[in-house]
Amino acid sequence: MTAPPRILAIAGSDSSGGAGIQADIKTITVLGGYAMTAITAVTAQNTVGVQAVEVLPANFVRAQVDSCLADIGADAIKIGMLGSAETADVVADRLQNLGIPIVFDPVMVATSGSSLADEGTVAAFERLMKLATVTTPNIPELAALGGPEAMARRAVTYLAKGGDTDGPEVEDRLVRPNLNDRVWRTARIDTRHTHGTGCTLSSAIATLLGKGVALELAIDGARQFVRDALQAAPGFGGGHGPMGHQAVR
Ligand code: PXL
Repeated sequence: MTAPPRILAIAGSDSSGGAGIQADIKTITVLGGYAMTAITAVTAQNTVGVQAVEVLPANFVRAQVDSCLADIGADAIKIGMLGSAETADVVADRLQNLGIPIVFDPVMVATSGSSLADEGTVAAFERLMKLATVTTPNIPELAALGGPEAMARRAVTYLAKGGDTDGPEVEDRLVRPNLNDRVWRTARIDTRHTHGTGCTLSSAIATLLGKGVALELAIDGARQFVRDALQAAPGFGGGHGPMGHQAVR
């Protein structure tokens, strides 16, 4: 048996298990990776909203990252909810010059509409976008980051996710400095159970990159994983329910 890719997810906990670090662990595991975590915040949450958030101190996030990297090591990193500007800075300090793929999901708002990042945290995203292999904003996040023009000025690689539109197709666009865009267009899966799609996509990309898969193929595989998990959604909860990670083979 070959060793599984070691994937470190730096993200928040979702008590309801559909998004956040729980979605990351499920995704990484089902895709054959070895999941490690540095938890940035703990949310009391379900499919209808976020009821409470407790942000962990930045130095405690750093301690978790250091513990993982100093012993087991990592083949790729996924960054999700950070919780504070200080944590974003600490994570950027720690991940400088690591030489492994980094996927940055610039989490700002949960599917339920609850805010997961304040203004200062978003400002601190600058450094993380620069060191990430790919940043994965959805439509409101891309707007909050200044839109395509601001991203072009930063000269960073990003995947503009189009899942939040209403149309019959979902269009995701990979934008890279000095390369043609790569666009994926697929029929929308008609479901309200979309809680955790962003977390799942970014940790799937990280796992595939950790296996040595090239970026475009990693996005291909990650999109398919999200689609399969959406099709298998168990229908739990009264709001935006979780996906069925466990059913994907
Ligand atoms: O998908 C965004 C997200 C990230 N992190 C945590 C979340 C959510 C959405 O609910 O709960 C902890």
